[in-house]
Amino acid sequence: MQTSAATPALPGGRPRLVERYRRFLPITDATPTLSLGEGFTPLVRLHNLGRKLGLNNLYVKVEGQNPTGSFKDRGMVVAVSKAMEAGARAIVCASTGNTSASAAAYGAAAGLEVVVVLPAGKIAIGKVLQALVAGAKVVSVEGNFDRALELVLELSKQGDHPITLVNSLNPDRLEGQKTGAFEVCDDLGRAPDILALPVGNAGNISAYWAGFSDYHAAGLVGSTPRMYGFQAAGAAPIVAGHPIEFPETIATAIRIGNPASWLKATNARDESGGVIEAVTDEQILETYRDLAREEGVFCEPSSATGLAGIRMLAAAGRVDRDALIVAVLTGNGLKDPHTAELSVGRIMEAPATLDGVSRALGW
Ligand code: AN7
Repeated sequence: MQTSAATPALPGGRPRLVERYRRFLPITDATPTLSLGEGFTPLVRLHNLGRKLGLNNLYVKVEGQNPTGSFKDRGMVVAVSKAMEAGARAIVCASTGNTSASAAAYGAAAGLEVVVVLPAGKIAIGKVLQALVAGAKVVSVEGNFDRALELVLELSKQGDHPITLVNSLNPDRLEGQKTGAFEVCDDLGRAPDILALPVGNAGNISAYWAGFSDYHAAGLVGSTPRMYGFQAAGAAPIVAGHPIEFPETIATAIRIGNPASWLKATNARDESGGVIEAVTDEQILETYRDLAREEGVFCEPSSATGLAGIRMLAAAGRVDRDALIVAVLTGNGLKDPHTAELSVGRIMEAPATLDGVSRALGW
């Protein structure tokens, strides 16, 4: 097996994410090289929505452009590399969908057995199919994500061969996810004033904060952003101040009632001078649709939660209109065709004639 030192770049000289930020990651010469081309996702300026919301410096980081279509690949590439280094034979995770899709892909590339446990019936179909096509063993349980996580924790301690848990309880996951913050700073040439994102199991808000803090401590940026996390109103334990036994939201990726990184997330909020608040499913879907219609950016519904939160605060006059704001769009819209179908109009049918098509168009 080649080591990362021997192959710093992808073919064509494109750098690998973990090489670019190696000094901030737990990567050594003994860590196997693994890459599906993760990271380097675009920061897109929202001119139209920015104008509509009265915000002059509004950007989104389009994490749906990662190899498996979500930000999870940043952490998974590190966690699976480290699992290989440790001699693991299998990786396991609980998931609301994206973690399982990412684990299945990176596990397949690494030649590991992959086991994922999903809460029955609430996972976007694209994510389940990603895991199945990649050959993962997929088990669905009657119970929510929080129960699935308890089960895989127990599972990871069993078995007759070494098993690595690749949920964000695994610190290598959060280490890798810090790279999102590094890229934001590198693209802007500074840290943003506000970083907004959805909060589910609360790993990503913790990882972004750690990343901004690392960059600041290294003298690479002169400031750190306020962290603005948003939960779905029906699954907002951190906002409520207690676990939610039966979380419910259309944003199934963040349908989580007892976040594993709860304390890290509230620390990120408090140290950064930020907020963690809730938005409704209607607010999430409105922003999901507007992103596609006004900016051409198609994210999955949960992903729009951070920007929906910014929109809510802007409408209430709680955001400086000149603030440099980045909202992380955590996953790709193609993952959840069902919600897409429910939120749009129907295809127009017409006879196969110029007249017929013109009539259908109202031209
Ligand atoms: C699109 O896949 O928890 O607060 O098991 O898929 O770090 O959990 C997914 C979470 C936001 C929340 N946006 O991030 C899983 C899982 C999308 C997500 C989150 C998730 P965290």
